[in-house]
Amino acid sequence: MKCRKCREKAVINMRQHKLALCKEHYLEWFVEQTERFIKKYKMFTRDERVLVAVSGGKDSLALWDVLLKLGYQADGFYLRLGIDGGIQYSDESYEKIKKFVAEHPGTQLHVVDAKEMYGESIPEVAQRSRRGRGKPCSVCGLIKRHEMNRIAHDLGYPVLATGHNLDDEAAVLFSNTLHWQVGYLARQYPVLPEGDGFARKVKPFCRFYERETAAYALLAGIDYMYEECPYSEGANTIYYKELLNKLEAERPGAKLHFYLSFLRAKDKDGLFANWEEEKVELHACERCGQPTSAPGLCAFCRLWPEEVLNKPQEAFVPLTLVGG
Ligand code: Q46
Ligand code: ZN
Ligand code: ZN
Repeated sequence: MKCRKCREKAVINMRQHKLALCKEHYLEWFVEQTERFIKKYKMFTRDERVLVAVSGGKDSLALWDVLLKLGYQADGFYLRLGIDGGIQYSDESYEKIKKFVAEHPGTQLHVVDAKEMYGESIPEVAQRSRRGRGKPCSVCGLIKRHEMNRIAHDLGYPVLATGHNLDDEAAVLFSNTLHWQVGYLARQYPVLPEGDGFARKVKPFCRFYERETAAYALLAGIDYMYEECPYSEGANTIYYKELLNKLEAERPGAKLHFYLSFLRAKDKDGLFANWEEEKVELHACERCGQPTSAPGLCAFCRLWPEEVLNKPQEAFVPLTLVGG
């Protein structure tokens, strides 16, 4: 197989695009495509500071890398979950991220360590709280969302970027469609506008297959965490991903077509445009100020005991590492 651009040996063949490329032209193509998606969905401009949520995995580190290459003002946010799972998942992920930061002079990484700041790791909170019922994912999602929003707000980032790829988005779309979760379908899009004090949320990789982001990370020489979080096993989205992969194997491009047709139906045919969400009255949380439907404390603040909530403001300032 030869590269379409230079006729050298191709390193990747993308059947869904009918495109084979060599290393050099693949890296170039990937960066150009990202820029195209950022512009197409009006995600952000070069004047806006972007906070990239990083986990140490291929997608988030590749995203940070590409945004820096494109000259965007991109910094990182990392929440240390304190997950071991026999592979020291959190420790190893953090090492990969620190290495990335050291290799990119001038970038900043803001770190929130759950155990240090709030006194418990994510699995410990999940064990104790009713919400977790022993499984950390629900608590983990809640804490990640809250802390990302808090740090973006406090440090003045108008944009929050995550490394979700096409496989992630198609699996969520599949799940939302299977259950006809109209509210979720109405909101699912590469950009979620800012509002209520929250930063704009963007997914610049939403049109790349997972194997394309993995290929980019490998070819760009990014040292990332191969292992997934040990708690991701058995999650519904993984099952949906497998189903969609079977479909994709027989019909190359099916996954992309599924997601893009959905976006087109929204953009061109106004699908869900008139959907009105049930109006829930929002209050500012008495402690953190983030909007919540319940009066008093928000779901995040209700997770913690009094002594944690009463710690001075300075205790919640993230640790910032500067690259180079
Ligand atoms: S990190 Fe957290 Fe995921 Fe691990 S505990 Fe579950 S939600 S699986 S993206
Ligand atoms: Zn080439
Ligand atoms: Zn709160």
